[in-house]
Amino acid sequence: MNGDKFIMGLDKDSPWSREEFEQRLRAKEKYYHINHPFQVMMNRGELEKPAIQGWVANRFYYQTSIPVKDAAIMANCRDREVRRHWIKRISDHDGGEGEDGGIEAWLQLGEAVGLERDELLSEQHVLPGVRFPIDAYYNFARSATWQEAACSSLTELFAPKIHQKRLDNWPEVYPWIDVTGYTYFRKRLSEARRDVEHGLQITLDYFQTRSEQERALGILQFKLDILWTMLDAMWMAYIENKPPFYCVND
Ligand code: AHQ
Repeated sequence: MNGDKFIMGLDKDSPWSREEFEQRLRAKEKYYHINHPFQVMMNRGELEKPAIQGWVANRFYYQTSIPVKDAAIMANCRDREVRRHWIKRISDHDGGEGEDGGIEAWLQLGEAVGLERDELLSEQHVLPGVRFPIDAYYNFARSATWQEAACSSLTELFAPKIHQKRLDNWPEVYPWIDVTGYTYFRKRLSEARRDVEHGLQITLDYFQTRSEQERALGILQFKLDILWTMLDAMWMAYIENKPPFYCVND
């Protein structure tokens, strides 16, 4: 074979270079749920109050599932150095010494959009089409290797932008939302960047052969599918006004 044609990753079996592998992971940003019509309408200020409230109440199930997912990853990981970092994700959500944590901040977001705390805690508004993908995420993380589960958190490569957009746009387009609700998004700007740097290094180090690298892309797509599907269910319920069984007469 002509040597100068043998550039890493050109043929279908040779592994991509570390840089190309990272680039291919980052190229999946186009599938991120920031591009979902529900999220686009949200950032343009086009959602009515019930749709915002529905999103906050449904996403609370995601937020409370994250630390449980991360604890499942910890339970599968025998690497102390990794656990010392990963454990921060749990306290970021549950609250550490003297700090409320993300779940409390999300409850404050609920109150800021006019929901009672118990409406979130009771999970009464959680749609089946939101619950199922979130449960699929937890079950994947619980049964996969800790490295594969770490890879599935890499959607946060794209998360700082989505949090910043909310902080930039919401005060102007949703003046009725109390500003105390924005604590969560502000917290995630730095937490997401720290988390995803750790998850990316684990992924780039672990998935070495071409087929392993392709597997990593598939895992990231699985998680992108989860986030997109959650918003599909919310679109049906809060934009189309066609929640589950809307057409069934009791
Ligand atoms: O608030 C979010 C969060 O704490 C996490 C943890 C991380 C994971 O472990 O999968 N993913 C994630 C995400 C959060 N917020 C989402 C949003 O749109 O507000 C984005 C989501 C993600 O990108 O996976």
